[in-house]
Amino acid sequence: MLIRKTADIRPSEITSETNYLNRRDFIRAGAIAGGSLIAASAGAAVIPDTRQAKLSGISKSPFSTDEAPNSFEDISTYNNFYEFGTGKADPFRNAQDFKPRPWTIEVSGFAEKTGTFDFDDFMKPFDLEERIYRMRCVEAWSMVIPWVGISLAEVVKYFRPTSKAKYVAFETLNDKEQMPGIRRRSLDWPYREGLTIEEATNPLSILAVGIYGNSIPNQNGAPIRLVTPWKYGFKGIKSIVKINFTSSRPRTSWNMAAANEYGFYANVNPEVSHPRWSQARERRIGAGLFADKQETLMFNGYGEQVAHLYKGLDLRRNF
Ligand SMILES: Nc1nc2c(c(=O)[nH]1)N[C@H]1C(S)=C(S)[C@@H](COP(=O)(O)O)O[C@H]1N2
Ligand SMILES: [Mo]
Repeated sequence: MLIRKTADIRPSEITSETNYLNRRDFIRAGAIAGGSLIAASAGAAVIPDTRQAKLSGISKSPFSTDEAPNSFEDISTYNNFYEFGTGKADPFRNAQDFKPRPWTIEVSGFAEKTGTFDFDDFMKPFDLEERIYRMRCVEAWSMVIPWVGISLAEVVKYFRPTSKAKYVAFETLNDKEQMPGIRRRSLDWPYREGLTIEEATNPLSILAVGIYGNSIPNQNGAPIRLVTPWKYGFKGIKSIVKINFTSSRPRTSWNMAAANEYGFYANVNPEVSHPRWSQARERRIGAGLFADKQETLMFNGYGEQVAHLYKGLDLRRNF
């Protein structure tokens, strides 16, 4: 595996969202200046519905927020999925022909049960739940997303990790035929993420397979992706093909790209600024052109469920 040092990545490849936000605001401002607000919203109506199949047997969860979810259009057209390009609309545009079936997931490492499983077999033991969660991107925007998923704690238990398993590492599919963004070195592919076992078995962690009751659109990480709502969005690795129980901390993509900017923990923390921007506030996508930014909450508002995981840890150093 080719591991590139940060110095090998051109600064232009580490795209900060501030650039995107500015560009988006600029486009929106242009729409107003041109008096074409109505045209712009009429344009939204032609966005095709990229939901796949209706999911059944979904139960509700006490962990869901009662904040209003973002529209399906917002959730499925404003994405980060660099395998399909670095622009916010690129995943929507370029993932339409992506094939999330057939799909296999390889489970390996320090666990009693390991192997390569067809996606449908992998899913069979677990119950589907709706989890309406806030999502806070490290780029200082946020959404509320009505995920459908399975409890990651249940998944971890099912594979019976041994006492040597301290972390769970995940990898995304690495297929340059299907993923045009992989032809560029915007990140060191495959996309990788990881959690401590305690984080993975926290009741909030899920593997999401749906949005708004239907199977998850390709651009949101079909057929299965991680969601950890108290962490920055980049922890939520998409289109997972590998799950590995490890004894040492796995290398993770954004941390490999710029360790001073993106930590392993990546817990949402309004008090720890990104070196290039503040994390104190966030822009809620869909809130409207003139909405104020809102305050970012410690652990994205999920402190009651997760703060105990970080007792005694200096969150400035372990960011
Ligand atoms: N494989 C992969 N997973 C990924 C990313 C990516 O580029 N590749 N982007 C991450 C980032 S930065 C964010 S904010 C979320 C965005 O999820 P969404 O597009 O479903 O809102 O996905 C995360 N998962
Ligand atoms: Mo992100």
